[in-house]
Amino acid sequence: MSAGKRGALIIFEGCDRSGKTTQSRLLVELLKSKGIPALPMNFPERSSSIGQVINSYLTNSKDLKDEVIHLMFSANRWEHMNQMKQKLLEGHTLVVDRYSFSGVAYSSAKGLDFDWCYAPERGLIKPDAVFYLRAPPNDLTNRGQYGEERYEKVEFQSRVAKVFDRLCANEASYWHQFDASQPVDELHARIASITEELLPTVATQPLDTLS
Ligand code: NYM
Repeated sequence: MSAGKRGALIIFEGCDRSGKTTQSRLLVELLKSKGIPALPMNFPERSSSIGQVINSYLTNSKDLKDEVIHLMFSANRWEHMNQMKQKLLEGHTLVVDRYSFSGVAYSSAKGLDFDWCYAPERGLIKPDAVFYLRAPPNDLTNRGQYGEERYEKVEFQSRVAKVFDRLCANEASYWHQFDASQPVDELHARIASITEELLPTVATQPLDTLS
């Protein structure tokens, strides 16, 4: 990539088992096959010390107050911001499995106030695109490994889905909603085509922040 051209920040969001991980992997593979520098990332990023606490919480070996774990998820994003900014400015496109919107969706589905949940996310790098894979939570239970981690319950997931729907409506300018039950290849083709249009458009735009 030539000097001064940045990469795009692309986020996949959706309920558990909605296919985000598969689609983000396919997108990274496609971009790399075209010689476009692309890096996969995911939140929570479980290897840092904050990430390890989050992992203990998610695997039910540790209990934390809802507010505390919410702020830890956010801190886990903040601790990666400098590195993400650097990679984007070097021209790498970052394809990220979950971001701030998962933070807001899961915590407000537990009953925490929506605006309170959003507040610590303000100032993080704003995504250029969010690909929201939307599926009725009842469909999701048929997918692999559902129910092993905290939150993987149908009733809870439908509350999470409602918050994602609200975020999608609020942030419509850069959110793209897809039916997650469509075949993997068709979904990938749609996502690939939006991404290919997006990259040259954002390459000369400055990075923005969530507000
Ligand atoms: N999760 C993820 C949150 O509750 N808040 C957040 O900020 C993020 C990024 O972690 N059930 C939840 C959603 C998932 C769980 O994510 C683990 P994954 O993508 O299954 O590793």
